[in-house]
Amino acid sequence: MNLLKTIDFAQLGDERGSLISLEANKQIPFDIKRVYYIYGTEKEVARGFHAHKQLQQVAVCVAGKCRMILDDGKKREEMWLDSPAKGLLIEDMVWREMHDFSEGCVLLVLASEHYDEADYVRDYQQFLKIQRGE
Ligand code: T46
Repeated sequence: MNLLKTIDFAQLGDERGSLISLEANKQIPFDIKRVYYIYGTEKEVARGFHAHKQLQQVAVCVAGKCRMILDDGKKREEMWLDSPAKGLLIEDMVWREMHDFSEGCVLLVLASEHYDEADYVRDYQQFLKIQRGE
């Protein structure tokens, strides 16, 4: 199974510039309950380092870029999120890390659930145990 499930968003551009529209259950394959964005992260700072038990998210760099690593406990794949027209679908129980934020990067995330700290698995060994069914 490919961990890097990308979604190409239609760009509604004209001579004035570009516009991208994201709607629940259309471009975004779930009901959107929460939106957050990450900005002002320095290049040498890495974020994430957790998985979610039950959460669907789509991440998109609406400005700048960052390197996204996804890991299901068996394999690790990475890609650059470097376009406002490219989303990355991150499903349940996928370990994620974000690295190499460019200056001015704004990472927008659309989430299927409200914030719940109890949904986070922040310990990698614990994540591996869950993935092995232990
Ligand atoms: C994810 C990646 C891509 C809230 O209070 N509400 C929220 O909706 C979120 C997302 C975070 N927070 C609090 C929890 C922490 O005290 O904001 C603080 C920073 O969150 P965290 O350290 O989890 O941030 P990242 O960048 O490591 O991870 C975030 C999301 O938490 C996570 O779900 O998938 O971005």
